Amino acid sequence: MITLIDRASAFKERIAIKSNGQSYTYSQLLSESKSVGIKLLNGDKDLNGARIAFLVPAGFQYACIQWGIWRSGGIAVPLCEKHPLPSITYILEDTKASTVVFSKEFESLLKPLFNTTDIRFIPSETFDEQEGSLPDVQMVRSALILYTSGTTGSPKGVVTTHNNIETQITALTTSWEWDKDDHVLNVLPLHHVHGIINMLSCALWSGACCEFLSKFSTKAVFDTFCKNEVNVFMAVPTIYFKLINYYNELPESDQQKISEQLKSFRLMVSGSAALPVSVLEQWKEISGHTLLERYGMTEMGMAISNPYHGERKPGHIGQALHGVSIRLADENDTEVAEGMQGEIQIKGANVFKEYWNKPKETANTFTPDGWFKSGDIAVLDYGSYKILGRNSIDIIKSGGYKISALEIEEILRTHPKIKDCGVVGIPDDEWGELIGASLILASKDLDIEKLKAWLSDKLPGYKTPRKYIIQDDLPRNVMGKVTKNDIKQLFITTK
Ligand code: MLC
Ligand code: AMP
Repeated sequence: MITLIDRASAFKERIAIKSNGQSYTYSQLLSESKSVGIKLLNGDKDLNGARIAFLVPAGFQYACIQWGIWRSGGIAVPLCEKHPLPSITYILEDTKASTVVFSKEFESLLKPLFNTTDIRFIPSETFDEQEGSLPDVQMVRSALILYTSGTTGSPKGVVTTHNNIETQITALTTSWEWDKDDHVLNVLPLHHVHGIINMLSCALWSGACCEFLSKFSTKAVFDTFCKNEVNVFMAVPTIYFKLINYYNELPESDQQKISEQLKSFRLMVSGSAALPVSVLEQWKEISGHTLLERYGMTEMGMAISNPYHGERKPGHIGQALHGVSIRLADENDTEVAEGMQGEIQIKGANVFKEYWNKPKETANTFTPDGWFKSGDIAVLDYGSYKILGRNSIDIIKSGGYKISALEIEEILRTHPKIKDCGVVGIPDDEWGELIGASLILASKDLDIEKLKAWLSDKLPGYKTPRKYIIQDDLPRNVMGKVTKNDIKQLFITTK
């Protein structure tokens, strides 16, 4: 029995999801996800952990498919709407997905795979009402694989169980006092924990309503706010930055209307990247809310949060959430003395099970005594954690997306006109970090616009470098290794 789904029976006539201008009840979610599950079973009794990938826009159908996969005993693998085919193929091959469910707008993208693999492709439009029974799925089973970038070139699949997910959800629903009368606006992509766990799953756990926009746009967000239904909002700092800029351009009467509306919200959260204090302060002027900043990761959901009640300290991420143990450790994985900086390490039932099919990488990311090593460096500052940076320059956070510099470098090096390269994150007010690529050319006539077009077939837009420097050589240290800090400095000084 999956608790999240079982609980929905208590909220049957309430609105679970709003998308495409329509409202859908918990009852509809239960019956349609059952039909999806039975269709996926295709006559079998249990999918027994088969990986079912799905590529559909955020909305009611997404939730039905996710729950349908879980109810039939499968592992859900949500795909990113903005990924080009090679990124999708990588995930399908890595997970050895048995099935892909897709909606019609993705048919032409996926078509080249239809007759070249054993994968069963199911158009989501064909999910009609189905009779049959579903297996009893235990909470210890694996539920979800989300892909995350790390200090290895290719993204890794993070496997969480139903138990992990339930712990991640309840840490937030209790700490942030979710209620069945809440109504959250979800504008984030649904292949990452921020959109999937913090908003969609917390809302459904609580009997609340999760509303989706088909695509993020500042105007659509404010228009939706002004309908007087939404009372909870969560986003990455880039989105707050964009909302502030849009608001500042509006006539005063519109500004007043929006600000009035925002004052009635119950909760506004920022996370997935550091929230600049200037953004926190400007949003407070606009909305009257001090954004609640929290810290999390694909591998563990949320771990540290500023308080719902009590002081939210600007520039800080707060305290350990209920049920999560946190320590700061040095490079030998020994806990540091109070007041010293160290790597954030985490223990708790929220922490993921494994990297899919990567036992060595899984083992390497835990200390011998079972603490998960986040790679983030922090200090405990008067009772509130403050992030100082990351222990690898190869991890970039741009627009809330975690991006591996090494993955981009590997692809750039396959370009016939590029001899070598170094990719770094450059500090940026709007995006947190912009991706910068320094290139050593094999042929002098490289056209950057053509290079960007070439990259767009291989990488999603959010992983595409925005700034380029052409160099004769890359800075190297005495060991002959590229010094990324020098490259970063070069970008900063030539900005
Ligand atoms: C897009 N653009 C960028 C860019 N991405 N420019 C610089 N850097 C980037 N990274 C440019 C495009 O080229 C385009 O420019 C313009 O911005 C709009 O592009 P878009 O793709 O339409 O962007 P938009 O839809 O506006 O998306 C912005 C965003 C998106 C912030 C909504 O990046 C997003 O959804 N981020 C959230 C990711 C997320 O959910 N992370 C959570 C991971 S979980 P032009 O010139 O063509 O207009 C996690 C754990 C935790 O981190 O703690 O939560
Ligand atoms: P992801 O792998 O996409 O789940 O990204 C997780 C990473 O996002 C963390 O390891 C942090 O580096 C970063 N992150 C999340 N929340 C915050 C925050 N509030 N402040 C700074 N960094 C954050």
